[in-house]
Amino acid sequence: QYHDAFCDGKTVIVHLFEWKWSDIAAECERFLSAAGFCGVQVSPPNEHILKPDEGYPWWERYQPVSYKLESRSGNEDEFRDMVSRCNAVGVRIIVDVVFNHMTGVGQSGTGSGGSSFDANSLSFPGVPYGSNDFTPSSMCPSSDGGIHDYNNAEEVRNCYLTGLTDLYQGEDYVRQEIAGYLNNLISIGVMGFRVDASKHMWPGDISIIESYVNDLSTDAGFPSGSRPFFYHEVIDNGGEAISVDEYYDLGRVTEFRYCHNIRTGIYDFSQLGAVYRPEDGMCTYENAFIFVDNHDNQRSDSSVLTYKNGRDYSNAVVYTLAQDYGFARIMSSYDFSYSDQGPPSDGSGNTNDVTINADGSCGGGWICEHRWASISRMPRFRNAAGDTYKDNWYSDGSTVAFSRGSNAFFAINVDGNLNQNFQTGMPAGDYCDIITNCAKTVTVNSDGTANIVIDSYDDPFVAICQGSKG
Ligand code: LAG
Ligand code: CA
Repeated sequence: QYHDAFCDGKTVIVHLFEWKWSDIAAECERFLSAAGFCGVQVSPPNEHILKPDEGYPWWERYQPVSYKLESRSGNEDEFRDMVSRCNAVGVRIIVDVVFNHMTGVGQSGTGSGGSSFDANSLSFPGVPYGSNDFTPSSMCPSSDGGIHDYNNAEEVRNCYLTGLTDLYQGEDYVRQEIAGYLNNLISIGVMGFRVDASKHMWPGDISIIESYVNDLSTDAGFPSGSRPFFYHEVIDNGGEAISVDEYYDLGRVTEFRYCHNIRTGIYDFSQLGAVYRPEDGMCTYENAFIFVDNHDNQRSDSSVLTYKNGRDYSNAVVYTLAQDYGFARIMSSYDFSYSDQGPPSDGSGNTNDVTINADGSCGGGWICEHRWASISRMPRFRNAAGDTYKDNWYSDGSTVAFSRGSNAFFAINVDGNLNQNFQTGMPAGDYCDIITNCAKTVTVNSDGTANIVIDSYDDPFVAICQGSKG
């Protein structure tokens, strides 16, 4: 009942974390379309709490007040304008939807869209939800109503996640309200949803909600009968009651073990071939949704690579896009020095515009990893590689090279100069190296071999693909 991304063969999305709708619309037009991006994951567009006393932390967006499209990223008109402008240039919008819970207990007042709410009495008139719409405390096995024991599925799904009022998706009214929110977004023209905290909801309930969700909008250019692209956030590092495979019928599933495995591989090339470890229960190829880091673990998990790791990080992202496992998302961050820190803003909770420097990089505290030179060229490679598998694998201590069927060839070298012949698996011809934007040419001989040169001062990759013939 779900489809993969419908993107005319484009396969990479970027999370423009905390960007405003007006900036995302501009980025679709000025950069993402030409670079071959399938789509953008946007921050939750619905009404959320405001925490001026805590400096407007980013996680306000994960405490819903209602499903009105009034958030720190902009209002409904701006959201609609973004969706239609991105669709017009072939870049799709994927919405981060938060429906496991509403705000934390103890929170009350007025949300970003002007709705009143009081979590203490479970009152959210902006939806409306009342006390009957939250998981009955009798269903939560923990003594204080919170989640502590991750070996107990009932506790993980029926109790409060870090004090957040837990919606009862077992109730049809709640399912209808959630589906109504998703259907409103679909009618505006979005392609799909990143579902927050799916681990904390019963797959059977999510399945019913998905069954209430409409096909994608033909007005927005989707073929009739297209189902939304769903991916579910399920943190499964093994050893807990809940595992990724419970969600395969519902869409793709986040694979957090990939974040750790790619870091290991970047520091030890002998491990790069093992970023997918089926023996660990990792998501299958068809179900995996992968990323080097996300907005949570970049600030909470010291064992993942982030933009702060510079070259090691871009190596990890480029390799991720070159290899064949999973549907890939690029993280696009803002700089932060403490984990709660909100996006660049004026101090009154108004997010700043993203500034673009003359050299194409971002300024004003926006990192824009997706614009880093070698990363930005790789969606084109991944699109050309399509659903082919790795082939002609070569690995030694400092070099890894492989083809993607006969569609593409990739090499990474991190240790000085490389000047070596490889089997590329590709038809003979002269190809432009997309990493150097065609400054370098690779000649594939009639037997498929090619001499590959990577100088130590280069970005340490060569990437050629069908369509890059010079
Ligand atoms: C997610 N996925 O399952 C998001 O990716 C993650 O960013 C969300 O947590 C979480 N689930 C709930 O949607 C974030 C922050 C939390 C924050 C929460 C709600 O990582 O730190 O909790 O959003 O805003 C905050 C405070 C807690 C407090 C809670 C309730 O940090 O101390 O208990 O609010 O008031
Ligand atoms: Ca729950």
